[in-house]
Amino acid sequence: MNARESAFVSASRSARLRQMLVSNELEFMMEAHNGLSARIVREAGFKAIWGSGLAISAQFGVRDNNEASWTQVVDTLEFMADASDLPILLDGDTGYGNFNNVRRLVRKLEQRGIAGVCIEDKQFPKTNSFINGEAQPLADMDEFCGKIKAGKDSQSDENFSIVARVEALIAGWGMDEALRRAEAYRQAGADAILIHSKLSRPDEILEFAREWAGRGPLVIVPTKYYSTPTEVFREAGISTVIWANHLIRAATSAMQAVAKEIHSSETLVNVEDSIAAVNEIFRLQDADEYSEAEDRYLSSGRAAGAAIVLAASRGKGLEAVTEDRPKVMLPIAGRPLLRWLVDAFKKQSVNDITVVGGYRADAIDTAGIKLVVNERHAQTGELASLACAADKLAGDTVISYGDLLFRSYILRDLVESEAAFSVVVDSSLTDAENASVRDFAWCSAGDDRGLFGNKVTLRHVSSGQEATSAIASQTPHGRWMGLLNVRGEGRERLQAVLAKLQARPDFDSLDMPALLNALIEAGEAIEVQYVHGHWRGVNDLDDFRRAGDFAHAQAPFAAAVGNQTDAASGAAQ
Ligand code: SPV
Ligand code: MG
Repeated sequence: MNARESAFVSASRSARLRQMLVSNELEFMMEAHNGLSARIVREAGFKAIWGSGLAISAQFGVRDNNEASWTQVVDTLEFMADASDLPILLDGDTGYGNFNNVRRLVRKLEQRGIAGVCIEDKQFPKTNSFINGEAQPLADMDEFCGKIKAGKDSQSDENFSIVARVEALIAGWGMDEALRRAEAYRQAGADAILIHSKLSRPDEILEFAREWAGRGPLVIVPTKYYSTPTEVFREAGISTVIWANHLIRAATSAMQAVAKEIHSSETLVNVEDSIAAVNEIFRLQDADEYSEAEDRYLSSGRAAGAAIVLAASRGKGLEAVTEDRPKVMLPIAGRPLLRWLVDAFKKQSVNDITVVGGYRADAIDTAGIKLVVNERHAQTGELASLACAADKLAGDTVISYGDLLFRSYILRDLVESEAAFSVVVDSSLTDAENASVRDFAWCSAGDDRGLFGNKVTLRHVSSGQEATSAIASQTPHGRWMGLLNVRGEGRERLQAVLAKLQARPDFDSLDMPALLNALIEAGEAIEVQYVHGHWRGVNDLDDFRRAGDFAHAQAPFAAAVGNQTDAASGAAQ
């Protein structure tokens, strides 16, 4: 960018439009009719936008006869100005009324960041110039000059431009009348003259330009004389060319073809590759900026947002009730176990929930979740299931067993942790006598509930397959609940440890404690948050029967009272 170009870019929109009008070079404006097309015009490299009356009315599905109110037009322009930092010249038709309407229009346009307005010397309500143009009455010349003066007097930004459009050639009033009006409008204060023609050749425009002899900037709209080489306009000393309606027409052809194809073929497969990808729409909407802003402005817990739920198992000891569904779909107080868990996540704004199913994954209710399936669930353990969802570890993520019920503060405190890794350990469960029970946790310190806030880290968790380790001969500090929160850079470090474990020949048999222990061995500090009860896992029929009562305690009062009997029947199923 040279110095002149960079000064141009940093100037206000109105200053840029004015500069384009008065510059000695031929300039171009492209039609846009909403925020999206305004963004597209900017990306294509244009320096300014024509807010076409035809295109804006067409995208509303109404006629170019002032059927859309002027405030509806101005609202549309606001979206366009927000979506693109280009100067916008509004096609303001006749100014939507008399001099007073023009004054108000100019003030409102300035307030919305619009750089200028073009008004035409016809009568309100107007009709598009290409529809029976000769039959259309022109405005009284003096009255129109009053509109221009009123508009210029009411602008507060000196660079705001008013372009006066001469319709004399369209209406068949001849060249002299066109020139007479253009001169009157110039003297009334118009910053440029738009001379319009409906002929398929540029002859009358070129004649007008010759007679006009550079008295002020000339703007043209070569919709009908489109085959004229642009060089001809340059040589004629035209200031600005408006490509007036080509994006609404392009969009129309594309929409017609795609709608017709989908309707007749009853499938999307024929169109998918020839239309803009959904991601392209997101890009034009600047979705990335939203994500960045979310990180900056939403509280940490809300920004975390993702969970992976391990739900591939049928459930040992639960065979009698899991013939047709996996454990996570067992009804607890009338709702599947998984639904309680999903609702608990959503309550903490953890909305991006991936469930790894396996056994009878077809019976999993996928409302509000993404389901991935560990096809080898019968031969593999929890880590193989986790690996199926490893690519879903996109941001801060809670990894969870699928069979948990808990009070909401437990998850809230976990997702609010700043640590790269954090887990919840229940210090009320320390009876590790039963060697078949896993997930006991040994920590850097016990749960001294008087020392609230002390940092405690995890040292070991008992796994289903390990030989008894030295640490396991000591009484555990509690039981790991099955929740692991992974935050920030912890994500990549967890993926690296998981990848290492995947290389082991016994990977298929590894469970979540094996991952926690591998993280500890890799030098990671896993923060422990102690709780004392307030949760249930569903590991056998006994747990299943008791879970209903626990779930009811979580439900809103009215629901809990109303569902007392369901609790019993839910548990009995
Ligand atoms: C518009 O784009 O609405 C115009 C230009 O007024 S034209 O339709 O060519 O008259
Ligand atoms: Mg128009």
